[in-house]
Amino acid sequence: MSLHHIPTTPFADQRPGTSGLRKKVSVFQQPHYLANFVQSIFNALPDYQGQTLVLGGDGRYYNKTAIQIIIKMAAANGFGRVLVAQNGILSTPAASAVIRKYSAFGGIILSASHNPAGKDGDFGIKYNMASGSPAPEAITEAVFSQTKTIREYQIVDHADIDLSVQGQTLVGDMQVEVIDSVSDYAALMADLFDFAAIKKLLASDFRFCFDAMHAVTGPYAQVILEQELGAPQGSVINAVPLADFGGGHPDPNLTYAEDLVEKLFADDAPDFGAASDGDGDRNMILGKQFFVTPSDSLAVLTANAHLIKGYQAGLTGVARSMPTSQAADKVAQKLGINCFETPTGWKFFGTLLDANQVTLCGEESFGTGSNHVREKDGLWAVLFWLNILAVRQQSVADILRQHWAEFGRHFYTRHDYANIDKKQADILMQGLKDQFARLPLHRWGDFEIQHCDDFSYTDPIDHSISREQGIRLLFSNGARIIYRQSGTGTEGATLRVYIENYEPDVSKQQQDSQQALAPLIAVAQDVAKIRELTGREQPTVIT
Ligand code: G16
Repeated sequence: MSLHHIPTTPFADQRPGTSGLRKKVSVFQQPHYLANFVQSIFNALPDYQGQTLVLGGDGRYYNKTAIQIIIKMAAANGFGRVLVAQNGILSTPAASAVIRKYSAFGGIILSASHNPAGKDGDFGIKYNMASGSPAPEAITEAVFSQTKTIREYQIVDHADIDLSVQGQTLVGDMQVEVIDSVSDYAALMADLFDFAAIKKLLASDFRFCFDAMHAVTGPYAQVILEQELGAPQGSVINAVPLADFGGGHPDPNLTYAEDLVEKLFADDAPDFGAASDGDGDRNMILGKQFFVTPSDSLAVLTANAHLIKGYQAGLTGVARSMPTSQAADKVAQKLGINCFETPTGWKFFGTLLDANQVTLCGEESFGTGSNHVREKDGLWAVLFWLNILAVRQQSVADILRQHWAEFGRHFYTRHDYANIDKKQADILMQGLKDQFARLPLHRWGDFEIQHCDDFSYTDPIDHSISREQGIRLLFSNGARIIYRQSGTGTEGATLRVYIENYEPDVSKQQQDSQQALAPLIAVAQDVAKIRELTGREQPTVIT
């Protein structure tokens, strides 16, 4: 085996976004592009000589090629061991679980999440810490800094590792262990949830369907839901992970999870439906002809955690990203636990989880999770819901109606304007900031703006400050409109507009959310001049 120092020059576009570096596959395929970023990660980290690195990805196109490159670079840079998932397939939450279980130094996860895959699709890479958490901003910025000055990377000459067979191989002095992708994660789930109760539910006349969207969760869902919990074969649909996700867009929402939505809104719909995304960290929950917003899902999990084996000792607190609705806040208030509001990005929950300040976390972008790992976790959320349904023996809709009656309903919607001109998106955001001085006390019908700002967050544990995390219009009745640009896209800009209004009156809680929010949606359009500046009459996706 020989070690090579390969001369290289920096790429200017390697700043990680909301969750790692995401680019078109063709960008990653440029000579040295991936290697530059991987070496920059290693250069930004201290003292990993002889340590263990976990490696895997969501199975998308270029996953296996990237894994072979990273193994050879890890050996050249002095790692002692790489735990790599069989066939390179490791869901994001499973990667977090494996890092924690084997006390690894960290992990590299290859994923662009729900972004479309294939030759012309997207690819992504991110680094997770020893806690299993995505690297915090201090590290991602240090990596970015390294990418700007990199002059060489190190790699060894070695035959590719056979990823299809579990076992051990030496690459130079470094041991490579191909591990089972599912078993560690499945064991963790069995610790947290009452599998016997869920098994009983699934053996009754309860019907359910899980859509893996041809992405990473298929093998996990088949082992846990069908083999271990006894759901009828075929309960997991689109179960085979494909390098192009079957040409689909594995974002579990009402627009892209169309197979599942069609089933759950049919006349003979099953009782429960769920979907997960490309890398298995997102989830969508549906009841019979009923959609549960991710914000409501977090609130329901928080209110019902005492029913679940793994959480019976009580919750220390709950955290949500700023644009997520305030439904969980109401539950936290009643339970007398802390509720934290962080910027968008799971990495911001890491310090709170490590300091045991929160047990559950959630985001409007179809993410929920807990202190069992340091990533959001799609299948975990599905099992949590199944466990609640097994205990409460009520329908999803009844559970939600009862929840709203007790805590009030937070009507909520997110309107996305995808792939708009970046310059126009910046003008729109600046236009909003320019109005900060005159908007307070401005009235639109019943709505009066009380305060507006660009959200800034000081981490209560490490005191790091993150500025410009989204423009907030806060209304005197508690309603909110928030504007952000997505940090996960790879083309142009995506404007996200989040709209929320609180309705404590039970007699008004059954309306459709787009109708209930129509006046506020109009305000959101008007204040930001969305049509004029984007040229779009309608959002691309409404969730
Ligand atoms: C990532 C982050 C999430 C974030 C989401 C949307 O999720 O991990 O914390 O909420 O992106 O981010 P943005 O609004 O900036 O596009 P994922 O599932 O894509 O890894």
